[in-house]
Amino acid sequence: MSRSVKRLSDYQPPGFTIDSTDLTFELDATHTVVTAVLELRRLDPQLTELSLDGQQLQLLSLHYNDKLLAANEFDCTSQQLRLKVTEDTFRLTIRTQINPLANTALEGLYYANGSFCSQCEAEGFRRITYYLDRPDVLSVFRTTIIADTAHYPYLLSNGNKVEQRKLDNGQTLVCWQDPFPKPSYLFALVAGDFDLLRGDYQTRSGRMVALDFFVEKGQGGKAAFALDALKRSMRWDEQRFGLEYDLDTYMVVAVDFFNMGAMENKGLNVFNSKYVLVSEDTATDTDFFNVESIIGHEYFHNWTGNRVTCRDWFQLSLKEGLTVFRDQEFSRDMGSATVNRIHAVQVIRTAQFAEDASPMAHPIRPQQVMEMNNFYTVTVYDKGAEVIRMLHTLLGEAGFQAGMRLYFERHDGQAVTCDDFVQAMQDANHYDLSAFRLWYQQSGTPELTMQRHYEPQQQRLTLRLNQRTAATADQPDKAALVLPVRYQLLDESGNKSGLFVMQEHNETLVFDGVSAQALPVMLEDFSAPVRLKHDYSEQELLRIAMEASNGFARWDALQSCWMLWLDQAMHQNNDFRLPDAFFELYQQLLKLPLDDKALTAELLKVPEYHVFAENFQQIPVDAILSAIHSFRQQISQRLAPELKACYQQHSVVAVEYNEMNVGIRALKNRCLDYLALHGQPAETLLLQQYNSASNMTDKLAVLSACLHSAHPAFFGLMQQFATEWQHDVLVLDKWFSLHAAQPSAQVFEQITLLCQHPKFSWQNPNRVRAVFHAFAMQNPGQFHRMDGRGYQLLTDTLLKLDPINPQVSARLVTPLLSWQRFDLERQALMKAALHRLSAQPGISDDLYEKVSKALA
Ligand code: 0A1
Ligand code: ZN
Repeated sequence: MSRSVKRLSDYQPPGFTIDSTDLTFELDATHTVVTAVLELRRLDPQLTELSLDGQQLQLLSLHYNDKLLAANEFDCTSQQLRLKVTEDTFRLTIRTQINPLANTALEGLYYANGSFCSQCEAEGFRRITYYLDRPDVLSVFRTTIIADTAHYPYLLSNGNKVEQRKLDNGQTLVCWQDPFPKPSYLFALVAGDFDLLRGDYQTRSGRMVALDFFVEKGQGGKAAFALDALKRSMRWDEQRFGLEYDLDTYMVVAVDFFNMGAMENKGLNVFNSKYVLVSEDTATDTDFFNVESIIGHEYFHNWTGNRVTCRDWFQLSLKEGLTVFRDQEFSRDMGSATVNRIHAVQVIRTAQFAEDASPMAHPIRPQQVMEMNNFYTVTVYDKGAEVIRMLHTLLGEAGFQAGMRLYFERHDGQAVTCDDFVQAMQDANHYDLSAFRLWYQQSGTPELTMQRHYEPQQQRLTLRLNQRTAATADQPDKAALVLPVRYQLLDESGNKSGLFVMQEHNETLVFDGVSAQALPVMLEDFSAPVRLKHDYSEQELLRIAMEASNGFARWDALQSCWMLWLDQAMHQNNDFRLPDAFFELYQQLLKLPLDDKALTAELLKVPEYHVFAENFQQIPVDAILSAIHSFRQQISQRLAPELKACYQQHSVVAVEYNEMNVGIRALKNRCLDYLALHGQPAETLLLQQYNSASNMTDKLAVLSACLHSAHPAFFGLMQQFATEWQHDVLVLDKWFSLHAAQPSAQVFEQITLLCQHPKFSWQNPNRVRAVFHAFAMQNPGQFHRMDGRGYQLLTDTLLKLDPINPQVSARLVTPLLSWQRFDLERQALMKAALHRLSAQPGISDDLYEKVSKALA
């Protein structure tokens, strides 16, 4: 284990580069032999030593040009292979042996479920062969794969297939060539037996592209939606960004064992099967949404990530922030724009704000990293996308697109930095972005405070704005940021809207000729990723919720109302009653839902625990949970007839996944969620929907309504569900998660049973997350129990998991890291759990980096 910290400020350009990489894989589950022939070129003539990265490799032989090197002619450690170099260009032939079956970390080349699969981002390629495993070394790749024909009829790698032949010994040899120079993290290899779903796509310039989806045998039918989503992504990128696909084939492989969502390897995307395989009877509307957006995300990477890549891993947001922005824009065009924005904002306000407030706080371009895998975060991805969105807001669509064109013109085929991107935006628009760049450097969540001052004589409304960013774990001092503040003035004379670009700590915004009733709605569409502190009264917020023309503003005003009501509930020991005006609004929404039914469903939702929690420095777990319970009870009791009527009115929906049907289902199931609180009388309704449901969304909605209301029908239905779906692991994951989210002490025995389930596997990240992510994140009551049992369960799990898969264990530890945000008793328990982890000998770098920061 290295335990060393790498710093952005230490970046050095590579001293050598690799012009061509020729790889041969002789595949075997436990003894794969990799022969790498590398054509190297010295870039820095001063250098006399070459150092290649390598981990967990067994070196079989090493040739320098044609000379076999003896063991004393190079130096081979657990991390590097070093040798003396005298020529400017030379060839290395490196033979290594690896054990893909033993690779449970799923990084590098691994064998799982009968197939070989690779994952090289960020630094997995060094587990395949010795290499300059850094994103600024770009090479053309030729890959030969030799494997047993019967077991592995499909042998896949990047680029175009240039050769395929049967060998005498029952093996097949396939050779691939990728004409685009790429860094090693974009290399991929897959070998196995699959169902193949084929399609094609004609690009706008008339080229035909073959689209091939490889999925588990028998699952081919479930890839049709993903294939269509890929075509929509390709068309959309041509129309909105003018970007066309560049190879003749685009392949997607869906695998069951995968650490993340998906990976954009050039021409050969590898996907977690969860994000490819959907059908109405097995997948929810959310699953369909995720498939479309992740298919889009990986496809969009072909330009933002692959054609132009990152100079070093500190620049990860260059490709990820930009690509998330692009996939969000794509999703927005495919479904409800407002609801999409609401969901993106919720990710920022919960997970990202929480990360900023945690020991892992970092800017979107981190300055130091121990384990790169720990920096695939909501900050780099989602806050990164908000930073790109702010550029878009400042420059407008035309200006932003001009910037994108210049960026590709300058940097196609290069490995560049976030600064290069901003510079292209700046130069294309002649817009000074020097102050804006601070967003890349500064971590933390700015707090924007607004105070109003009205002068009746002058009919003048003055807004005093102040911004302040509190110190974070990584940075004590913060400066003022550029904040694009979109606003709308609600006034009898109509709505005025505009954009105010705030640059200093304190600024004022003056509106003349406005009435005393005028209400400024600030930060429309969440135009900057900040916390807004305002001085609106409940009455004013409800007015915005009722009157604003912008759906996002209505939802946002209600969010603020919920915070006020939580505060009141906490001070009144739950004698608090929600105001009549609120019920009137809900009544109206139920009687006359908006055209956008999905938005109506969002407006009718009591925020979840994490939404409330993120507004506190010290999180009052129990008070939040009991207030949520009381709010939901009040709504279900007071609005029973309206909920029932709305439910019935929307109960018949066509099964197909489209914007309208998704919205209707969301609204209907929101009503059901409240109606389930009626106990026994609701049973008929619940059973009826469960048994007549033609789709997974409606079935799962019944189960989760039962779960939220602690309805006794839950256990019977869960049993029925398990019998129906025991053959389908992706569906079973939903059942695992529901069990793990059960808000009673029974959950502990239940989890023990789940881990003994024949379909559960500690090696499969989806299974582990289905149980333990659900427990730690969707079951706050049990996870944060005062007897510490929840923390103990998570800690036991991490200790077991870390040696198997450090990436997954390091992600699961997240909720323990924020121990300082709880009461003293919980703090002590969480801290003890962290100490137990840090005392464990051999803990991975991944987990160590987070645990040690939390305890620092
Ligand atoms: N680049 C991928 C995400 C990804 C990152 C790391 C991985 O392994 C450590 C795997 C996938 C994306 O943004 O889609
Ligand atoms: Zn990505």
